Amino acid sequence: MTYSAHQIKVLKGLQAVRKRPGMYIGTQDETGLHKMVYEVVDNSVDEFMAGFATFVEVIIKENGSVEVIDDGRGIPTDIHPEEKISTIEVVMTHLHAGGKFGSGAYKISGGLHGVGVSVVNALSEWLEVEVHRDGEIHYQKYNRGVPLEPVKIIGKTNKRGTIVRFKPDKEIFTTLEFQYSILKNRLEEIAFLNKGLKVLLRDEAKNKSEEFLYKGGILEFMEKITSKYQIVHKKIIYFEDSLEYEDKNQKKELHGEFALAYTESNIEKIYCFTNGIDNKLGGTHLEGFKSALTSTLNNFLKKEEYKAYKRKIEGNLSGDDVREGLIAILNIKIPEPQFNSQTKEKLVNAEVKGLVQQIVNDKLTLFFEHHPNELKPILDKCILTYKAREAARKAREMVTKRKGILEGGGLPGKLADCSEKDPALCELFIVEGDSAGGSAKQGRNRNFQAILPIKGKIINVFKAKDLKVLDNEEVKTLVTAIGAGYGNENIDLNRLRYHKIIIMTDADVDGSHIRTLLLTFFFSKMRPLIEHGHLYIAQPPLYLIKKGKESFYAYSDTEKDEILKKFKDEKGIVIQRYKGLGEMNPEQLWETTMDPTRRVLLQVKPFDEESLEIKRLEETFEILMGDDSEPRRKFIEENAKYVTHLDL
Ligand code: 0RA
Repeated sequence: MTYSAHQIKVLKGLQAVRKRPGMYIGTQDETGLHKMVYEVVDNSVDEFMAGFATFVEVIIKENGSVEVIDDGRGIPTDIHPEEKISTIEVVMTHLHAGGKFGSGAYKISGGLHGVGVSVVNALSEWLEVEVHRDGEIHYQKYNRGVPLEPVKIIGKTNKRGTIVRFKPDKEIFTTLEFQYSILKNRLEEIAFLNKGLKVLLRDEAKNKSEEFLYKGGILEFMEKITSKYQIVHKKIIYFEDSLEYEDKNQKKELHGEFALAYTESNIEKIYCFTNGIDNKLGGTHLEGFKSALTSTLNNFLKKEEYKAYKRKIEGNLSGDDVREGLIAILNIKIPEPQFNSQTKEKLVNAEVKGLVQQIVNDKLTLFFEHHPNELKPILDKCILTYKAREAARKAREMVTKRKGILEGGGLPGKLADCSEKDPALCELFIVEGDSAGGSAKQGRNRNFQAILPIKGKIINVFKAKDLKVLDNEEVKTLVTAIGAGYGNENIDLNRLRYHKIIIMTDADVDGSHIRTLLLTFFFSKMRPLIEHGHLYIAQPPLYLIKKGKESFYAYSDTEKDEILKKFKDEKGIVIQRYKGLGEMNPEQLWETTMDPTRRVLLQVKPFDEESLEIKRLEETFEILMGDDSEPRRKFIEENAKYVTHLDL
């Protein structure tokens, strides 16, 4: 058997494609299967972009094949000058044949790998092409890319366009089932990106069909994307333009279409497309857009009419300031797109940056000049972002400064420290008020017990910013005495000066409130101390019950009742209720609350041992430390939930 040069070329090409399908369509799974359809559709879209086709229709057939119909020029039917066969056969069988027939205009669509319909042909069990051109219908069929017979004329037509039908090869694909929803998503995107192109999809088995036609192009795309958001201005901003330029001594043209809107949110989403391809990592078009956006807005601030805005900031708006809340779509079309990789995630054509910048600068400036009422809320938004960013920066600076102060100084004067230096053996009692502090200082074992009296109520850290928290005298004293630093991320347990930190407050409502504030502080700012079991709550008795020479301490009402039951004779019983620690003398405080051999401490746990439900606890704090006082009261009542008994 002898083969013509053409046949040898075809067979070699087929061999290459079928041996390594992944090289040509990426994957052999569902994704690759659907790319087969897009590859054909891209050719139809090219015909639309060249000004010929008006629609493209995709039909999923009941037998698992797909039909793609368009009304473009149709694949040329003349005899190919080099191959001496119908150009149809050349286009359908030669690798990379597509680009050569651009007739000087641009082969715009990227295709998924820009490989052309010949690859689809090679990877199909069978494929048919029908070209309606110049009144005749030209037809050819292939098996796995090999023509069954030469192109023939099968009839007359008054239509124009190309029909490609194919059945993906089961030897190649792991799945053969086309999914309506997958095709729909991409086809609708194609319709958005090619305004005026009618895109139809039909599933004959499911009896389902849709038509996508967006006269507004990416403006309508933006309307869809932004429908869930609140826009700060009235109109979505939209413009388009074409620029001619010279590249490698060739005259070329870039077409750019842009849509943008500022939302109330703080998201930033800029979708970038080149020739219908989603560039997830942006590229030179994105660079040009960003820089034009920043300079356009800053240029308006320099104008007399916008002086009032300019006065609100120092210097210029940064790129981050002008992009917070922004949703934008960039849709550009250029003759020879270059991407950083096969996945086409990033456009690298250097000339694009300046061209896009020029279009966006000119058109956006024009738009804002004509729509000052759109510009104003946008400037307000950007300035707000600027201020928030400045404030955050200053706050960070201050926190760092304050931390320096905390760490630099010596121990607070109010602290009555212990003599032991091994933190593992040391205890710090945080005591409310000076009088209780006095009792505690006298009653303690000064070898290992330190006393820190704090005055009144410490700041509610849940409502205050770090800056204010660190300005609070009580907090500064606490942080310095404890020695492990401030802020959950910054806590250094190696520098912790006491392994037991014990909150000792009065057994009344005020005492409970202070305890809550302290717990909130430790929970939100010093959480590692709780997580490592360093935080405790002292339990002073509520009652002293005396009868004759005997005396008993009761730590709860139930305990009091039980003690009282033991006395047969009620005469001579004296019950003293301790309202505050200050009512106890130093010895009493020692024996009831501070002496490790007799006291009962409550250890503060993040939540319960099994599930460190920090998040839930955090929510609880959020609710309870808010402005509402009722839930706070309830919290105080239920405070004991967060602590569990620990017998020492
Ligand atoms: C080669 C050259 C031209 C168009 C096409 C191929 C073409 C391919 C497909 C595949 C599906 N639909 C298609 N439509 C067109 C340019 C035609 C010319 O210059 O006349």
